[in-house]
Amino acid sequence: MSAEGANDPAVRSEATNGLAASLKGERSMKHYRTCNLCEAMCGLVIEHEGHEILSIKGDPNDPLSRGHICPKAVALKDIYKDPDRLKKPQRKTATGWQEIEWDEAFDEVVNRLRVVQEHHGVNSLGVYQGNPNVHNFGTMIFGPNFVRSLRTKSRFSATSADQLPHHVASLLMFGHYFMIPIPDIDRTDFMLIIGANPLVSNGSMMTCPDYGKRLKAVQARGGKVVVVDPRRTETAHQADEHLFIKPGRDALLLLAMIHVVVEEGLVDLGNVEGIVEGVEEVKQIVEDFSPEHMSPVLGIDAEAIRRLAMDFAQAKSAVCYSRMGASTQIFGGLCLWLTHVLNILTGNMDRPGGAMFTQPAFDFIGTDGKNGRTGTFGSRKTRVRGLPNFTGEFPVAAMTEEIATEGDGQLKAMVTIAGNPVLSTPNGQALDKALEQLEFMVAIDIYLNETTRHADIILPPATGLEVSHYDVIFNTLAVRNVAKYSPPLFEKSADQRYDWEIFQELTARLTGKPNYAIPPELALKKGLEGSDYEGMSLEKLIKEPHGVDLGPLSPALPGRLFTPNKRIQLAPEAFLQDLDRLRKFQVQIQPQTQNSSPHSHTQPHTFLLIGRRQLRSNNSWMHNSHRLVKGKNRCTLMIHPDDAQAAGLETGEIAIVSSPQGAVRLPVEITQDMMPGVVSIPHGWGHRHKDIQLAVAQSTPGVSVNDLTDNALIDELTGNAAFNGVPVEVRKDGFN
Ligand SMILES: Nc1nc2c(c(=O)[nH]1)N[C@H]1C(S)=C(S)[C@@H](COP(=O)(O)OP(=O)(O)OC[C@H]3O[C@@H](n4cnc5c(=O)[nH]c(N)nc54)[C@H](O)[C@@H]3O)O[C@H]1N2
Ligand SMILES: Nc1nc2c(c(=O)[nH]1)N[C@H]1C(S)=C(S)[C@@H](COP(=O)(O)OP(=O)(O)OC[C@H]3O[C@@H](n4cnc5c(=O)[nH]c(N)nc54)[C@H](O)[C@@H]3O)O[C@H]1N2
Ligand code: SF4
Ligand SMILES: [Mo]
Repeated sequence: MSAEGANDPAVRSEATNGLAASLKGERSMKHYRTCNLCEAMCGLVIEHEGHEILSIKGDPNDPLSRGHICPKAVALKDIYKDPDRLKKPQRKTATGWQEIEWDEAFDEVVNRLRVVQEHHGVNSLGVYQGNPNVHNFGTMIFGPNFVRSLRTKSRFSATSADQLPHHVASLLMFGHYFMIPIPDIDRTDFMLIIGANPLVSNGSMMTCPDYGKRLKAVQARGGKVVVVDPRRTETAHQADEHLFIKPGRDALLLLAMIHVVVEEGLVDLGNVEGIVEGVEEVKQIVEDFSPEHMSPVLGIDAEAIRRLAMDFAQAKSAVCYSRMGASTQIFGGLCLWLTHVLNILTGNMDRPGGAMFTQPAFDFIGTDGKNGRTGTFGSRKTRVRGLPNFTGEFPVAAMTEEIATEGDGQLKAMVTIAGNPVLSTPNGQALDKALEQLEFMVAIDIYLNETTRHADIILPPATGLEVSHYDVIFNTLAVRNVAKYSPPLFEKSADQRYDWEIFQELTARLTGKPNYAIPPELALKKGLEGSDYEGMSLEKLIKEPHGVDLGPLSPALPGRLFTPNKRIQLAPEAFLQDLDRLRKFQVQIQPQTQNSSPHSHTQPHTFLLIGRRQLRSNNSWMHNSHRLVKGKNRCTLMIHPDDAQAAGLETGEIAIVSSPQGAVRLPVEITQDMMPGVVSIPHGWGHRHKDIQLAVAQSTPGVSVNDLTDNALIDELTGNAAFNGVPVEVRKDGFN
């Protein structure tokens, strides 16, 4: 990117046109934008009078979301107004936090990072990037350059507490880590959902606003939706069928389904015929995994597995979609691989109604691919545990030990960017302790929370309604090709900085190069002009505030394949080898080796813990909105009635849930929706520290499920955290 671009008046004025219009001072104006809180990219209409927001509603003219909205969008107003949100840099002193000027803060950050790296080596600096980074336009454009300027290989992010197995499977099978197949929900006749609850999450690795209406549309056209989940979720209630499964066993179910497809002679590659390698290997592998053989460990009738596989293979079109429950478990990599295998062997890859690839207007995959940046897996290992890196990052499950374990290469300083790993990574309380021993920490974050309280300096960016937005990532994952640019609604104040301004200033100071202050719009403008869509440009998007519809997904292979030989790899070596671990697990879980559960109220009872998402939460960071947290305490332990009875627990009573990592006390919610033997706690709660600045969240703190989860419990293939299937004990609190 050239320096001249920064001063290109066209770019600057285009970027701010909308803003100027909305600030003219007319009464009650309407501003249109994309909500960037979750992956759904809902279009919003925000009615405002000057800086007063009158209403936030769904935009019926948004081509993707068509008016859908969830309660979190309205809380954008609360974030904008939140008195606890930080606006100026903060320095920790012996007597508390002190507000300082940006220049002073930048100086101190750069100097202190330099001292640590000079003393302990460049890699003694760790970086953690949290979830909102991928929802932030400026960060997507300028974050990578900033992280590179830190010169460290010790990088971590929420990816390895989330979708890492998706990336590993895409890299090994399709040749680029972001070539993620997306369910073509608007045309499918059969959707099999494994470990996802899109009715609440609004879809993930599948940007799909208004999932509920889209699901009903599948059913209305005679299609079917089946959910596999240890909890009868909100989505399962709407589906045609729900199968309970014990956490961590999905890979065995998928193998059994593929077994049936092969055995019944239903393999038909359809659109990808002629570009798939490894079909025979897969056919051989699945021989051992008949439904009859798998049924006892799955607790699902062999007949039901056969019928599911047949229905799937014989549907006019079908798609298997696996998400958090399949990816954040001990066989995450295998689950994602087998999901694609099932879609491919039944002729549902790259065809309408199946699993398809997007063609985004701003196409970073295409650019990456052309430049040979498609991803790397396992080229380096972590110092302490030897976990594999992926595309420049190490698994976050290893971050705590890398800070806490002495020796060459130990992390001595941290930069956290839009992340709250104390609440969001496994065994968070161990990280909470480890962060105390750092020599220096800087957090780029809008709140003083469980993680940033450990920082020496906090650099708070402008956010939410104060920033412009173009979704670089989620357009790449959307169920329909669309494009939309939103200018800021409100101008940030003079002494606020955008995330990208913070990055550029730090990058300049770290590298000694000038800071050209280039707005992200410049990269967007260039990217859009290079797009395959005729007439696509930033100017066009500025004129179309509801967004532009670029049509349904369309077949993209083999053109979009980035494997060296332009073929889909159906049987990558890494997955074949990992099957040994699955086979050992299968032996361990044979029913005869399981103990029958003890039955005394005073004895602890052993369960497998899973997570759950909630409509009014957004991971850990939106609990400071009163409108979202008001009402009954939602941070509860969900448990089946029989299990509750055995443990002597009644609804509303307090249970103690414990694991070797820690213990939490929380109210019990008894429900038939839980599978017996499995309990559920939502994540992102646990705002118990006194020295955070989140008054509303502190008044409804809940407990952190990640005080129970175990950073040793991972998918050994990918290094992804296994939040689901954590063994815990549950007992009644004696003080009930
Ligand atoms: N047990 C369990 N743990 C989980 C999960 C689970 O299902 N179960 N889910 C995992 C998943 S999928 C994810 S994605 C992770 C999320 O993990 P994290 O990303 O670590 O946590 P968040 O709660 O998203 O925290 C986001 C942080 O960004 C800050 N922030 C918000 N907006 C901005 C902004 O515009 N700029 C900057 N600089 N900062 C901002 C917030 O104040 C907050 O500190 O949690 C994971 N942890
Ligand atoms: N309202 C709201 N929306 C969100 C978020 C939020 O915090 N709140 N977070 C956003 C983020 S960062 C993400 S990554 C997405 C995630 O989006 P989803 O993946 O749709 O969300 P989850 O609710 O975590 O769904 C995981 C499901 O897997 C089930 N499960 C657990 N273990 C297993 C297992 O072993 N096998 C099977 N088959 N199922 C299992 C759980 O019961 C749960 O229903 O949501 C996004 N949207
Ligand atoms: S579903 Fe997600 S994108 Fe849509 S309004 Fe809610 S938070 Fe925003
Ligand atoms: Mo996530």
